[in-house]
Amino acid sequence: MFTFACITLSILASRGDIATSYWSFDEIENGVIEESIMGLDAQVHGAELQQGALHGGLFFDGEDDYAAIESMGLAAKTIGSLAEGTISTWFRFDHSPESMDIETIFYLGAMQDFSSYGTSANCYELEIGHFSAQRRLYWTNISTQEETTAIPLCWSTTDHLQVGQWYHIVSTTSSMGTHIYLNNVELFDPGNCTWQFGDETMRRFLGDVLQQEAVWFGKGLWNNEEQFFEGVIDEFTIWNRALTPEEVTTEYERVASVGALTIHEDIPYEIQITADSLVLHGALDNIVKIKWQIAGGAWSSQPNISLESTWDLTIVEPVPAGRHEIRVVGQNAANRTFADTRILIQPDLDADGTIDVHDLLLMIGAWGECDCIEDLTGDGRVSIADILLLISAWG
Ligand SMILES: [Ca+2]
Ligand SMILES: [Ca+2]
Ligand SMILES: [Ca+2]
Repeated sequence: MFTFACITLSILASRGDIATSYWSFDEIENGVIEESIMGLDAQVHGAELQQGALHGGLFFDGEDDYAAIESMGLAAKTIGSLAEGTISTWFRFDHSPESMDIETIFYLGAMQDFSSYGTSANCYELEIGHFSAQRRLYWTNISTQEETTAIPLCWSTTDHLQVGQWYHIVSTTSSMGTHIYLNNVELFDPGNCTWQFGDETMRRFLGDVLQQEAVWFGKGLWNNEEQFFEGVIDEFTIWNRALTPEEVTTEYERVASVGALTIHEDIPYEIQITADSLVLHGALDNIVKIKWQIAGGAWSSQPNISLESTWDLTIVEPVPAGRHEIRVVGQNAANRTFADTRILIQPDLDADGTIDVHDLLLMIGAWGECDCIEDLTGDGRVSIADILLLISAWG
């Protein structure tokens, strides 16, 4: 426990050296999410903690949940004054936007002023959806001066993203222009990125937002109304300079490399099947999905949204006769996998639900050297050792 605390502190300290603002979303305290570098704490409105991309993440229900930075004065002086910089976040959206529907991840801009298009009058907005864009990811700067609305900068992914999947997005801006990375892969136009307005030589950042009244996570303005995000947002970070491609990789790996899953040591290496279901348990760290596979067959899976460090599974899939490996795999938000295995021994050789003389006769029929299901001990032959295993499960 002590070691864990030290490691966490050292990560935070080194993070403060490089980032400008960082919301880990690891904890909600008295209704507030802490921003650990500038003090840009965010008031949480309904959103709840879940397993995120790196430990805690903030889950928004898509109805009315959001988080808002408390001090807009401080926000305007810090992130709101940046002429260049980098934005990085992990997200998973759980709802596919319909026409004129968006899922807003991050918003800096007007609180309730709309343009004649029904968009926010002034903002920088990172969102999925955009008029009829469906599941494309957008980063848009909207600027309204004297009733005239312009879109100085707007890029989107060319492809649709997938509901329920985790993504890492980074956008870097400097005098050299704008670079976009999705899951640590740079996007280019033409190809996997489309510049709707402006182009990759542009330098526009948060400091270009004319009306800085709110910073929201999970809420934005669109179609003349407030729009709420359904899904999880995590590890939101802002830098005051453009990260290099190597630094983008480091930021990706900071999250993508973390994960663990083990089957508890009190569960024997060889498990004799005695009932219809099999219960396994163990420890995990930073896992968003648990998958399992018996004898190289079809995978089963279930999401892990709990922040507990333990897991348990009741496996109801039938275990085929003989000796087979079960693989239990934890997958993190970057789809990295962490696996542990056990051997399952199913002595019901004829699969009729009982261990009796029929199974014994099958075993005797396979007596001697063999590569067969009757070899329950896995030593390459059917012998008295296999019979003893069968008899211990009799009935
Ligand atoms: Ca987190
Ligand atoms: Ca049987
Ligand atoms: Ca054997």
